[in-house]
Amino acid sequence: MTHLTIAHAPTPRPLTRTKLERRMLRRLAGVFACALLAGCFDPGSDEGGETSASSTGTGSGSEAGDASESGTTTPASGGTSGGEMSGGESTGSMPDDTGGDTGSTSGTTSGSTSGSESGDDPGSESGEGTTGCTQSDWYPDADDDGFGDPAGPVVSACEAPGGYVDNGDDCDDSTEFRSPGVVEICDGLDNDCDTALDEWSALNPSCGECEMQFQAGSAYSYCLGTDNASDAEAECALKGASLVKIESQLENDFITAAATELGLGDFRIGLELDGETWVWTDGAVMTFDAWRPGSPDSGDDCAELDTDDSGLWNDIPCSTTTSTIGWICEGTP
Ligand SMILES: [Ca+2]
Ligand SMILES: [Ca+2]
Ligand SMILES: [Ca+2]
Ligand SMILES: [Ca+2]
Repeated sequence: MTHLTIAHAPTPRPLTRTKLERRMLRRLAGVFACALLAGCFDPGSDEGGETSASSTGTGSGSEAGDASESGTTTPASGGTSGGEMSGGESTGSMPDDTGGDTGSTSGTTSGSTSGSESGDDPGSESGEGTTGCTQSDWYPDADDDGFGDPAGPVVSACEAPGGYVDNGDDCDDSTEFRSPGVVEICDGLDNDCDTALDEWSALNPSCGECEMQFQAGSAYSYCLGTDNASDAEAECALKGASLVKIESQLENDFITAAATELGLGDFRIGLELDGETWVWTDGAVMTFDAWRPGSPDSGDDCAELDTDDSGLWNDIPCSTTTSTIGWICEGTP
């Protein structure tokens, strides 16, 4: 015990300290201050501080440290020593240094970090843009009907830009009354974008000179007029159809019944003479027929269905134009 008392006996305090001692004390004070300041011992900041202090921090941070230290140090030596000591030289310079370090660190690291971050972010973003998602083509949808203009301009992106959709299926991007899914009506427009004009639909049983029905999987149009065969075929084509192709007695019967209701006796059908062979307008050779007995007997090259004769067929000139002969179209709705 006695020995301990002796060991802790106060030693005389020197009246003066050397410059080295003062600097060492300040260093200790700085270290102590660092202990109070969380993050002071952050290896990252230390390294950053040292790195930045030795590089970019020597300018401002070291000069501030020099000024607080002696005020007489030359900028050159102060730059070096201040830079080296700025990390823990004095509490007064610590915040500045820390700030300076942090600033320069963040300036440096943020230069490099933000450089790398900004390099990473755009890189990753652009990477995501190019590799993180699947880019698709997007079409403008000016009429907001969910169908885009196939004429574009097409935009490639991960997600749909505003006003763009994933298809180019609109046949008219200026009106929502023309798009796939719209029910066809009799208005002189192809409402459902299937290229057929005013064809049969649940809302279009009659249009212009034609009455229309859907039966047995086909849409039939019974049209009144004076068209010759080629004009009638052209009218049918507008509806996406052709002059009717009759392939069974059942079909001939319900067509006859429907045509009879229109009060016209004769309707062109899609049968033409090709040399010595009767063929349908699609080129198929006739396999079913309902010729009137003795017909064909006129040497004509087209055929009609005669509702006044139980729907039997008669040969007529393709070129005939008469108000007593209409035509029947058949198409797939
Ligand atoms: Ca559209
Ligand atoms: Ca449209
Ligand atoms: Ca149509
Ligand atoms: Ca229409």
